[in-house]
Amino acid sequence: MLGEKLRAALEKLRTAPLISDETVEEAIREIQRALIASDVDVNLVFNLSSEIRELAKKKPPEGLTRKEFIIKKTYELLANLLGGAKQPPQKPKRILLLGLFGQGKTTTAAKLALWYKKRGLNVALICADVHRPASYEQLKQLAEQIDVTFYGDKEEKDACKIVEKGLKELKKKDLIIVDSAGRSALDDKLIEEIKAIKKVFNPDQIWLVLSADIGQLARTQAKAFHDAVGVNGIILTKMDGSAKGGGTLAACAETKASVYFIGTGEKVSELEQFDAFRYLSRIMGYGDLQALIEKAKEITEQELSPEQMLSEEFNLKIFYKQLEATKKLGPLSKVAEMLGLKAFVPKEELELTEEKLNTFKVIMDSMTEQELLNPDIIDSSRIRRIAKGSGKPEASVRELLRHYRKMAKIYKKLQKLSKGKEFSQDIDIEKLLKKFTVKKKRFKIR
Ligand SMILES: Nc1nc2c(ncn2[C@@H]2O[C@H](COP(=O)(O)OP(=O)(O)O)[C@@H](O)[C@H]2O)c(=O)[nH]1
Ligand SMILES: [Mg+2]
Repeated sequence: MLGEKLRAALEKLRTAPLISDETVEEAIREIQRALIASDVDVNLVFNLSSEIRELAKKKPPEGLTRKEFIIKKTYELLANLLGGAKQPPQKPKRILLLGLFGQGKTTTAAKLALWYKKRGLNVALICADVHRPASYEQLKQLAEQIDVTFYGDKEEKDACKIVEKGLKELKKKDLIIVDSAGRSALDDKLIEEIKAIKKVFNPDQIWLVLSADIGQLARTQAKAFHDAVGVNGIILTKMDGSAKGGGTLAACAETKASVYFIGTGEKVSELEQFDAFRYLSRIMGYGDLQALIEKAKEITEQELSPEQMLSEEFNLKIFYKQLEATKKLGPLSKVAEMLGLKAFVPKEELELTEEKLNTFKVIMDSMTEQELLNPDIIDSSRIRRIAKGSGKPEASVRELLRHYRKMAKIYKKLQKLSKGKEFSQDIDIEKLLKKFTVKKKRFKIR
């Protein structure tokens, strides 16, 4: 499978005692084989190869060895090839699902309904597939299973009328998802029908559902649907079983339409937000990847798993580890992501500059163990002492404490949330966001 092959290629680089041009070429060849075997377009593969060759010539940035630099960059290039990571809209109002027969539209409609329901939206499903009587029953049953309002009319043969009536009935809903009919090919009749539905439904999101096993064909299908009605998102289903998943992703990335979600099984819960970095890390084996992407070894050693992290009392020591590890897959963002809360952790916390981190480190080195474990005891006179000892201004010490407190709040909230199972069902997202936006002035250092 793609993941194993890619891992083998990167492992070759990682374990090589010295990276020569030959080692790089060998790794490139393996990556090429892996990608082509999973149906990635040959031109894309060759482009990637020359990009890797180019970066192997570059001087690595300060603090990274040549090996680390090449591995990290190769990984990033691969993730970009597979579409990077784009956040799906948090509050869509009307989603129209398109796609040919059997691609997974109806299943996905229910999966999306559940996903958004868990994030606090009041969701309804409309069956606008008038050609297959079975899809009415299928969607109705799924809707019942996830306890979401369903609208449909078995007798009505005009999909537009169903949508029109549905919209009237479902005025109070936050999100309405329409499951449209599919055909075996995108012919004029299908285009006509979805254009008409688009007109009455007036969706803010038109998402194409594609099955991962179509490989490079994804490109032509996405283009055809896009030219016909405009597509602003893609959902890839059956990513659980397809050897062509990589090729399908690459083909989608080429069309510039974002893959927002992937389906990873037949169950309604088997839908994942798509993030190429996470996808890669999963198919390549997560633990190894951590080691690959974290630049400094000490960070990896100190790193905590989200579970571990949340089981501990938050203090400056953990804060420090967290700061160091807040890279792309750092523990805090991972925790937040796990809980579907990534958007609520202020970006500036996740992206403190290297310089700031170093200042904070120096400051923390001047603190006593007691202060690190229980930062609340740090009063003005301690701040003066710490500033003197570290040779940093008092303002920096205060700034550090400010960041710490901001994170401590978020941390507490995450701890609480991670305890409740269905936590995300009753979160008022707006309220939560307000809670997390901490006004600087409110902090007073005793
Ligand atoms: N393994 C797997 N099967 C899926 C996934 N999504 C849909 N299916 C299956 O694919 C088949 C067709 O799905 P359906 O939603 O009826 O497709 P539609 O014709 O586009 O509405 C069904 O048997 C689904 O259970 C997925 O992500 N993984
Ligand atoms: Mg269907």
